[in-house]
Amino acid sequence: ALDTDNIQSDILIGMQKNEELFYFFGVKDAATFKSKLASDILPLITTTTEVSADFSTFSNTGLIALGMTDDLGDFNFVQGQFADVHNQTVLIGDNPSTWDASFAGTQIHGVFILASDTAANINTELANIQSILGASIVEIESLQGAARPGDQQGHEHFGFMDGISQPAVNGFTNPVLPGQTSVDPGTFLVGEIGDPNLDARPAWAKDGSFLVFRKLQQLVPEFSQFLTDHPLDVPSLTPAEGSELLGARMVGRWKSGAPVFLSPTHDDPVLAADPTRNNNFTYLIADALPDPGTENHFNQTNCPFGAHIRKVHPRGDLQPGSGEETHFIIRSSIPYGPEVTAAEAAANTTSVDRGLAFVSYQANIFNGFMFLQNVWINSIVFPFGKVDPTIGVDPIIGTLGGGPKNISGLDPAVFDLDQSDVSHDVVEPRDFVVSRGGEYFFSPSLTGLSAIAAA
Ligand code: N7H
Repeated sequence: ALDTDNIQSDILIGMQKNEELFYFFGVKDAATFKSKLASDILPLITTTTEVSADFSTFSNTGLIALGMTDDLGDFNFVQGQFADVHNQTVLIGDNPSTWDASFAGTQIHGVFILASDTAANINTELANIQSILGASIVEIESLQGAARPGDQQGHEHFGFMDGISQPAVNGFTNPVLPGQTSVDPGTFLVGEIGDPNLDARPAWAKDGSFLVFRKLQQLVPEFSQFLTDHPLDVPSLTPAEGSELLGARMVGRWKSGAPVFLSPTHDDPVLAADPTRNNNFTYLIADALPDPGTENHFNQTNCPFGAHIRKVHPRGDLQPGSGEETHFIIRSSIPYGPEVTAAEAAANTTSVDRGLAFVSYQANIFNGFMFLQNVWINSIVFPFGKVDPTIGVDPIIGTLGGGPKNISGLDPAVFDLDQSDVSHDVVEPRDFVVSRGGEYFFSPSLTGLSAIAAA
């Protein structure tokens, strides 16, 4: 069994709080920081069995500043996220000019993630940590995340329910729900069974996890206007319903969370709310054609090949045994920024920053976040092996450097073998999700944090 008293809370279950503060800091005085970490901060850290508040995690430059120079066996972690943008733009597709200055570089040493039901509690907690650590750290950036209000609770800023699908972890997730795939804990936790680099990890790193943080700005009024301006022309649907269908097909789920594959023409909130049904599907189609197996390669009637949730979790689209599960991540994201203002809605233009504070956990950054972003999300031919030669990038988070994107298959009327006809494509004029930066962190176990304090 996993030692859940030693694993920081966010990794396997998420903080599950309404408010979360990401407090990015640099270490100024390593000796004081380490002594306070051991004496005062460690007791505040919450583990998987507690689910309440504090979480602490370090970048590669942070570990080095604290005297922890062991090789953790993760190439991307060592470079830091900005290197993946700056040196090799093709990798994650970000345009460095959209990055906030605080993330551009390697000056962030760590992040405290403070979570609670109220912003007031978080402020109290932050003041406590600041008084403990004093001048041994300096704030570089902070980002306040919060669940959206009222009936939008749990929905991200475009309006879609989030947090519906997570992989199950062998020996931890119970019960495993229908449609949930169970994988070894080493997919997410360093040093556990299934860790792809098991032999390369120092002992203190066991039961830690790599945290990928991304500040992803969402242009909500622009996205809404795009849907309004391009309703899918489906007989029996009003233009407003056609716009709603376009959004649902871009994501692969309706705003309620119901998968379009199971409910292709209308939202189904009852299906969405049923955890025994809302993940119970693959994209394989019972083959009605004389040549078995072919229909799955061109039929986008129920769900576009490029839909966001299909790009990042292709549920049976790939050859059996192709290792789809090695790319699973655990997500623990939260929206940041206020609701769209009346002025922004009237002008169809964003003037206040809002988006998703994206967090994913994996034992290997390349297999997890990097692979999804580079090989699947930003590829115009993924899922591979389909008849459609230009599926397009992920319509929600895929990018071709910020410019227009052709996405085929969004229109359910496109059901012909000649899917190379680009006149059927929906063209997005720009990215509606823009990266403002991020960093790679390592989230040690409590034992690991003690080892860092003693280094
Ligand atoms: Fe996505 N969205 O609102 O459109 N995502 N995502 N994501 N995402 C998911 O199934 C969204 C982002 C994954 O198992 C849902 O829990 C937005 C990044 C994965 O079927 C919705 C942003 C990456 C899944 C969104 C964003 C991923 C997933 C459905 C950025 C990885 C599970 C809710 C602003 C690199 C798929 C659910 C599965 C689901 C949205 C970012 C990955 C609604 C707005 C950067 C693996």
